[in-house]
Formats: sequence, C-alpha cells, structure tokens
Amino acid sequence: MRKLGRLLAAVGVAAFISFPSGAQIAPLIANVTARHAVSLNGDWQVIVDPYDTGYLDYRATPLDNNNAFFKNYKPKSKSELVEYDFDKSGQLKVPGDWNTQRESLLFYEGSVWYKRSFDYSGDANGRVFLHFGAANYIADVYLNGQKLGRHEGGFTPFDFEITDKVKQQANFVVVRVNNSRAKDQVPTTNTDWWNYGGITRPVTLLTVPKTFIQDYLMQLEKGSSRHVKGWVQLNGPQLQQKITLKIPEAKFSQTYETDSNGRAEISFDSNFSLWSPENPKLYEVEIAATADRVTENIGFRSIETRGADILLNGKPIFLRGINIHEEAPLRPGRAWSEEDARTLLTWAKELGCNFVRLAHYPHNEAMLRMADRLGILVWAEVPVYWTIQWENPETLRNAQNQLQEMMTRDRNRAALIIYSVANETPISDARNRFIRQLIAEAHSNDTTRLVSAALQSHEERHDDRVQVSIQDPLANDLDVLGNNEYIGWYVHLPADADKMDWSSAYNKPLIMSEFGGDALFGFHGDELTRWTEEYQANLYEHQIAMLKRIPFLRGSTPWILKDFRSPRRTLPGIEDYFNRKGLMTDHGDKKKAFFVLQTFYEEVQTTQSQQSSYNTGK
Ligand code: GCB
Repeated sequence: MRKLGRLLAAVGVAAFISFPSGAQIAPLIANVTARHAVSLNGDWQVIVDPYDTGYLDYRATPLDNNNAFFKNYKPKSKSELVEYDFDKSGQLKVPGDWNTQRESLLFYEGSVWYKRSFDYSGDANGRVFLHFGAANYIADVYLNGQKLGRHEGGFTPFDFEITDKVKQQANFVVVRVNNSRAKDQVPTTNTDWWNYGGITRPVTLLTVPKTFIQDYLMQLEKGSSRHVKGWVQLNGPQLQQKITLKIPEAKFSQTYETDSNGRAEISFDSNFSLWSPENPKLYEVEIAATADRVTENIGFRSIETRGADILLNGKPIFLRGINIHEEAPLRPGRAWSEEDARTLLTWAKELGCNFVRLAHYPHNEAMLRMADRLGILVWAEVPVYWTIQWENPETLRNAQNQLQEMMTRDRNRAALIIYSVANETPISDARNRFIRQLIAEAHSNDTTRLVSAALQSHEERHDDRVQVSIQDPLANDLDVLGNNEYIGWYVHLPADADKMDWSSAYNKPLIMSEFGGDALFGFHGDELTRWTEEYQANLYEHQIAMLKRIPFLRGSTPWILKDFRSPRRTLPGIEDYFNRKGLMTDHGDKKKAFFVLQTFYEEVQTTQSQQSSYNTGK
C-alpha cells in the first residue's frame, strides 16, 4: 500500500512540477460584477492542516490518492481507513480571513483546506468560470477531485474555466489556501501588516457566451478632455466580428470591428462632463458583441504631469491624501465589502481627503468602485515591499503577474490615477533592473495613468540645517515621486522637521507618501512623551509646517487612517500587536492628530480653489 502510495506520489510530483504556477488560470474577465454570476460565498467546510497532511505524504511528495484532501473521499466500508472528513470539520465564512474567525487561528500561518458543494443549472451554450476575488497567499484549486490550477499572490483575482468539468449536480470545489511566508514571494517574509490567510474575497461562478467580451479599456488620452482611446478584447471561437460601443447619455454610438485576435482599437471624441473629486460623474458605457453585452459605469478624466505639477483634467491639483490598509472598519479582519469601502472612504472624506493611497497591495474591487462613486482619487500598489529577491526571475514574474492582475481588474476606474510599483526598496543594480521592468510594464499597458513608487530620502547636515533630497536612480523613470520619511518618529524628534530643507534634482511632483508616529488613543501626556496623542499631534504640526516649505510637493498621504494589526508590534499595553500610527482607532475614535491634518487639508482646499498649487502660488 505504501509502495503504491509512493508510486502515485511520484507521478503526482511530475505532474505538479510540469505545471508552473498559474499555468491553467484563464485570462481574467473584466467587470465580473456585471456578469451573470452565482455566488459561492457563505459557509465553507474547512480542515486546518498545519503539516499539509492532506497535500504531502510522509516523504513530502504531493498526494494523489484518497488521502489527498481534494478528493473529498468517504470510506466505502467500515474497515477502510480515511483520516479526514470535511463534512464533520468546522466551517469558516467566505469571504473572510481565518485569523479573526477563530481565536486559535489568529497567528496561524500554514494551510487550510476549504470545501463547498454546489449544483449548476447554467446556460448549456455558454461557458462557465470559477472566479476568486483573492486568496492569500497560494491557492491550489480542485473541482470534483481534479486539479484546476494554482494561483500565487494574495491580493488579486483569478479564474478557471470549468465549462467542460462542471456537472449539473453535486459538484465540489476544494481549495488549499496556504499563507506561509517565504523569501522568494511578493511580499517576502518581512512586512508590517497582518498575514491574514484564507479566501478573503468573494467566490463566484460566472456564465458567459461562447465568444464573450473579456476585457476592455476606455479612457481619455493624456492631455485631452474629449478624445477617448481604448480597446476591446474578445475571447472565444468567433474572434472577428462587429462590436458596438454606446454611451447613451453622451449620445455616442459607434461600431468597430475586431481583428483575427479578437481585438478592436477604440478611438472617438465626445463632450463629457469630466470626472473629478468635485464631480464624480460616471457614464453608463455599453459594449455589445454578436452574442454578448456588458455595461459598466465609467468616468472620463485625464491625468498627467507638467514639471512638478499633477494635472487632473488639465488643472493642477494637490492630492490631500491618507494611507489605508485593507482592514475592516469597526470589526476585526480584512475588509472586502461595499459597506467596508463606504465606511473607510467616508472617514477619509471627513478628514478632508480627495486622495487615498491603498497600501501596500491591491485592495478589494469594492474599494475602487466606491472611490469612483465618492470622488476619491486612488494610488494603487503591488506588494513589492522592502527587501525582496531582486535577482530571482520567478520573483519578478510573480510581481509582474500581480501588477497585470491589478491593472486588468481596475483599469476602467477613473479614480485610479497612480500605479505604485514599490515601497521602500533598497537601492542596488538588481533592484533597479527589477523595478524598471515593472515601471515599463505599467507604462506600456496603460498610458492613461501615472507611475510612482514610495522611495526614501537622503539627509545631509549643514551646520544646524539639514538638506533633504531624493537620490534614487529610479526617480528618473517615475512620473511622480513618492517619499516615505519618519522624521520625529524613527529619526529625530518632531521639532527637527523645522530644520529640514528639501530640494530635488528632478522636475517632477513629489507626494509625501508616508510620515507619522504612534499614539494610543486616550493616552495623554506632554508632546515629548512617546505614544501619547499629544506627541503624535505635535509631530503632525511640525510635519505640516515642513511640507508647506517643499516647493515641488503636490500631495501627501500620512501613515495612516486607522490603527492596524501587525505581528511586529509587541509592546504590551501600548501596541499589543497593533501599529498605532492611525489617526483613528480601529473602532473609529479620532485621535488629536486627526484634527491637525483635517485643519491643514481645509486650508489647502481653500487655497487651491484660488491658485493652482499649494506652495508656489503659481
Ligand atoms: C513604513 C512602511 C509601512 C510601515 C510604517 C511604520 O515605512 O512603509 O508599511 O507600517 O513604515 O509604521 O513603520
């Protein structure tokens, strides 16, 4: 028996190795929310499997016999040995992280197997896709005992075509989700956020026609308020056909023809009421092919830079921003719902923001759609964070894939103006090469947005003044410079910000993408006592005074809207595994610094309505 097991396992290994991760993943379908979908959200049966017993045999080779949990095997006789049973194991909610659903899983890193049964009564002439909003970090997906494929990366969507595999009744999908950290991953082993595991975003069955509209991009060309450029991509056997694009409210309708690859280039002029934070106008756009039709609400706006200015619809704008992690407001765990998005972005609006940095990985789709509706500009980021394996081609491929998946999902969101390809990465040739590939990819795939990265500045002391500048070769490649600095927290004291003089060798806009310090809500003292609200508020006062003196500053996203969980933050009574740099608690209580920033943003808003940029008064 063991011998047979080993033989099967060896075959399993060969099959496993010959499939590079993601090999069977279908091309992503844009705008899944508009598709005929059956939700698979809800209670899933789960087995917590810290030793991967359901995945590997005792020689650590992948299992393919009935002991493999994806078989969901039941004993056929009273004597048969089967050591797992999904139906008698517990349940977890999908979407949802496992850490905050069971106390014993708070710090858990490893595998959890999810299983759910479903019937399917879809269109016999259509195609069926199993779609995951996200699963952190590796997801091995099986349907009816057969492997569909693997997805790597915890924050982006993926789908598998199951047209030929799905039955009308008694299907079962099993997913092994593993959130173990590893050096070659993106992000790598070290971060400052909670490693929430699980199927963290919705799961749906999508039904589409045989040839369907898979993807498209529709946006104003940089610098134009009327000219839309874009494309539509079909998928299926009838790639060459006529498609019609309509925007009824703009009285626009035009027919295009897709080529033999299923692609049509779109180009037209129209008079739009342009999307902006003050006017988050969305138009219903309809794309129709012979057998498919999809509609989506899209805003039209242009974003570009001119010297140190960021121009939204041709006018300079100062980005009054804040950082946000994807943690739920008012309850623990990952955020994923429309309600979560509304609450977080409403808090940002209350702070006076017209901009958010969704740190440090792609947030859920609801967040981007809500930003479109509420009129909040967005910086979206991939988790190329701190020190990852710059020399590893697999790590680069992984980062590129995550960037692609993020762009595919979000590229029709008017709110999204900046793609960020990295955060606080140490300068080296290998790192520069790695990140340059991401920048080039973002630029070539999407010419309607700006590319940035959160860099780090360099200080030089001159008597009692300090010269601060960015000296990073990547600055040449980016459209907008992001900079993280912790003057007054990790370095210097808050008042030292008064001595800092910023200069730039680049004629480009700067966004101060992070600054801040920790405060425990309700803890009071003088302004030099760490962890007090007074220390944090004073830090913000000095930071803001410094920001006002940076001539090329065009935005700021202080760190961070609300406190968030982090395993690095162990100080008892203060941190208790929370990063306390929030301007609010995780329950929405506002700390003193919230009001300091709010006042600054009110001032910026008033000033900006009279002049084009905050600092220069141009
Ligand atoms: C940073 C990181 C951010 C951390 C923050 C901190 O520079 O970009 O992820 O959470 O500092 O609080 O130290």
